[in-house]
Amino acid sequence: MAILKILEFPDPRLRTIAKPVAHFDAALLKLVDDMIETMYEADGVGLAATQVDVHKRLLVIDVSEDRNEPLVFVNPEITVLDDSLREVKEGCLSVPGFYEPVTRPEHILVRAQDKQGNAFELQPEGLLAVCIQHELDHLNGKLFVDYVSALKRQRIRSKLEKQQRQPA
Ligand code: QAP
Ligand code: CO
Repeated sequence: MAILKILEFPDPRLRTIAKPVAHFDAALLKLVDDMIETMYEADGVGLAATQVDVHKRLLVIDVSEDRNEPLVFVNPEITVLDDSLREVKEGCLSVPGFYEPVTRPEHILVRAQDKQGNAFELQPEGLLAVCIQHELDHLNGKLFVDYVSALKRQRIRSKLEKQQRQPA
């Protein structure tokens, strides 16, 4: 397994639209394992392939308390089930140190494939529903900072650009 490098806002590669996964092969299984390891190492609850500069429609998520229930979503699609919305303070491994409230649909249906290519459906609740929408946004080149005011987004951009100029 390997820890992958996570791209940080405003890296333009985070704006790439990911392509569907077509081959369920050994390379995909390795990528899934590396993404799960990278997510745990970074203390994240979710990671999209876009964030590790792989532009395939693939997400890993773990919202469990003990961080031992990784979920894998390949080629995920969301249907919004009703008009109810919920506001949750979100963060992102690609926007380290910043957290802002984002309003999203509360009730969704997710259709995806697992890492073997088997189709499944899920009606997620709570943080999982938020996280799936946040991660799917990454595959479409979208970040949670796109939902905050332009002023806040610009402040976050400046602070991260300054940090990225400092040697770690
Ligand atoms: C998306 O985000 C999410 O700034 C996943 O310093 C987050 O795992 C969905 C993280 C919240 C719903 C609610 C962020 C770790 C992790 C940071 C993450 C940081 C260290 C973010
Ligand atoms: Co994110």
